[in-house]
Amino acid sequence: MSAKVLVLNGPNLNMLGVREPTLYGRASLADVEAACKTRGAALDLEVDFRQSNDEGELVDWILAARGTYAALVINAAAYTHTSVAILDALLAVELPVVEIHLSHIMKRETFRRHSYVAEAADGLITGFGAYGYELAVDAAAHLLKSSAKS
Ligand code: CA2
Repeated sequence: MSAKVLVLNGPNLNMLGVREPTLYGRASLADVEAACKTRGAALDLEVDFRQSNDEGELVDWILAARGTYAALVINAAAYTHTSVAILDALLAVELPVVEIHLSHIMKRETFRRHSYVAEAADGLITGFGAYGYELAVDAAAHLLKSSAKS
């Protein structure tokens, strides 16, 4: 049976491809989901992909991941910079975590340069647009392989 990876997306990412193409690209969230599933299949990983505008729902999904998913990939969107609740859930779930952002958050406004998610993540992929999600699925596979060895 393939290991399962949960890809979570935070607020407003349902608008991807509809608004702000210069900042976030032209791919829709459905396109990104398809790319993650294709990349996952090539790595023998089953990818589930979700988006919510609700912080509490994201927390519930993170906490429920334990026992079902082998790793998490998360673009917490604006909650990246504000949510101690998401940080605490990521710490509590004790799974490998890959943080992903479409834009290069270190090159943007000062308030975007701090990430609470980063404090729980094994690594950060930022600035590669939609392609970054494929890199994030690769990184999750890498983390799973490394942990299987130890
Ligand atoms: O670059 C990223 O992936 C972000 O997580 C995107 C968030 C932003 O708050 C983070 O600082 C960086 C914003 C997501 C909003 O997505 C939209 C997409 C298209 C149109 C409007 C919003």
